[in-house]
Formats: sequence, C-alpha cells, structure tokens
Amino acid sequence: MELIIDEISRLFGKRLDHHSLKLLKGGHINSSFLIQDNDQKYFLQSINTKVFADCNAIEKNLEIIQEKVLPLGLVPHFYKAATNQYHVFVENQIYRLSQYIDNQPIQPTNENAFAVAKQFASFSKSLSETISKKKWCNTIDHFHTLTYRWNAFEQSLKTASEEKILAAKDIIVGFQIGKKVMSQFAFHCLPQRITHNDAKLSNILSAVDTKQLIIVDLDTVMPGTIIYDLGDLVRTFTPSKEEGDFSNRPMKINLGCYDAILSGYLEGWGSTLTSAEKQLIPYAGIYMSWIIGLRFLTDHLMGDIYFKTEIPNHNLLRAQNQLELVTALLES
Ligand code: GN1
Ligand code: MG
Repeated sequence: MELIIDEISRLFGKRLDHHSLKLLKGGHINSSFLIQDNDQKYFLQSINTKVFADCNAIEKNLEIIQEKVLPLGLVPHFYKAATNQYHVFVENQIYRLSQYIDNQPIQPTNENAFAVAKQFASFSKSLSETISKKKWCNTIDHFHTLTYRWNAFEQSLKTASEEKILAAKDIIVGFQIGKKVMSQFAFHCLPQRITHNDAKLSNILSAVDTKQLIIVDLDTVMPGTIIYDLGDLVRTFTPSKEEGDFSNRPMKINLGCYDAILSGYLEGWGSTLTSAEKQLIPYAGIYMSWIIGLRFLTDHLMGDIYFKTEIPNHNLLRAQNQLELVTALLES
C-alpha cells in the first residue's frame, strides 16, 4: 500500500503518511480509510468498480454537488488531483480524497430525526434546482426500480441451488407477498428530483467542531423520487432493530420519531412538493425496506456477489430483518 499512498499523495499534492492509514468499517460497497498528513485528517476511498462501473458519472455529479451545496456546508470538501479530477487511477484501482469529518453519534431522538430529515430535504431541494440547467448522470441505472429488482430476484431463483431456496423459503414467500402491496404504489410516476438514494442514518454526520449535519456517501446522488430518501430515513431511524441486528427482539416502530421525520422532511422541501408526492409519503418506508431487503435476498441467492458479508448467511439475515421491518411498518 506504501507505493499506492505515495502516488495518491503526489497526485493530490499532499503528504499522506501511509503509517497513519486506518480502515474504516461500515460501508457495504466501497472501502474507506482515514489517513493523515501531519495533523490534518483525510477520508480516502477506493471505489468498487463492479458496482460503480461508470466512475465518470460519479465524477460529473460530484462536480455539480461541490459547486451547489458545498458552499451551504451540506457536504464535505472533495479534493481535485493534478489531473483536475476528483477520481484518480492508481494500480488498477480508483481512489478519491475528501475532508474527514470528526463526528459524534446522532442519538435517535425525535428532535434529531426532525433535523436530519430536514437536512436531507434541503440537500435534495437545492440540488433539484439545477435539474434543468445541469446534466445529471445515473451512477447506477434503475437503482430503486421495482420491476428491475424484481426481475433480478426472479433470475436468482432460477440459478440458486434447491437447498438454498428451501432454507430461505419463508423469507422468499414473505417478499413475494410484499410484491403485491408494493406494486400498488406508482412511485416511478412521481416527478424526478435529485435525491441522495442512500439516505440512511449513517450517511449524515454531526460535525464535532461546527455542530453542522453533513451529508456523506454521495456516489448514488442522481435523479430519483423523494420517496427513496424519505423511505431510507424511515427505514433507518424508526425501527427498534438496526439493519444489522439479527436478535430475536421484536421489531417495533418509534411512531414519535416517524412523525418527526415526516415533519422535518416536509419542512425542508417547503411548498415545493406536488400533491402526488404528498399522497405517496406514507408508503415510502415500507417500499424502501422491502426493496432493499429484496436486494439482500437476491444477493444471498446469487452467492453474495454484491454486498460485503462478514458472517455466514449475512445477506439472508439482513433480508429477514428488512422483512420484519416491512411487517412492523404495515402494522403501525
Ligand atoms: C449499500 O455501501 P453502503 O452501505 O453505503 C447500498 C445501498 C443500500 C445500503 C444498505 C451502491 O450502501 O443501496 O441501501 O447498502 N449501496 C449500493 O445499508 O448498492
Ligand atoms: Mg451508499
């Protein structure tokens, strides 16, 4: 890694110390590191190009994001290399470097839920103002599209072994029943906004120095509907069990927190939302929990080729957790 860090340092005009390199846990896709140049901390990422095959699309979107919302303090500062690009190619890998945000955990209180949801809405609203002036790219096609994800799931049923399908039978049936509910919501007919598309709790940081809420993990920022972000906020803020909690504890929804998210999100958008968008708001959390759960299940059946896994049946357990969440949301 020493030679790679030296080359990255050269390209970004920094003196990154490879001894300070620390792998950060958390993401399911890219690899993230903390690295220092004397006392200055940086956030270094290597991009998973199997998932993000078109890094140029991320580069172009990032240019607009930095121009539009960095001055508002909504995102970290990304550094440009000598190539005048955010992304650099070193030893067959793509890297980028940004400001490291020293942050403190955001407690799941109603007040914080309101503030986080409002911040994601402000972010999306500001970026959406550029939609007719700037050329936004899709960084992953059909990312939250029901038919696309459903077809991939059906395909995985054809290729998975009989034993695997049998072992996951109850969960498979649960998602199949859910499909009937999800097909009723015409989310794809809603107006296109610029959305984050991974608006989970871990993707907003409370900066220790400025106390500002900073939105991170910007690779999936692209055209989408408000349901995707609102749904992810509900999915990650309101449940009693996190996405990685596979205990037998009951899955419960914090309704006070749910209301706070909706109020914060609506306040962030102001009077901009259409009546069609407002009508579908109650189903956002159900949809996103179901579609992400379906993606975990598909990946399990495909042999864990997409999401990083650490324990046996990790993706199956994640799918089961999301199914519990869909059920809890439907019953609330
Ligand atoms: C993935 O890498 P990470 O954790 O930011 C995934 C999201 C899922 C999320 C579930 C590009 O995001 O769509 O909602 O896991 N990102 C991609 O936690 O597939
Ligand atoms: Mg992400």
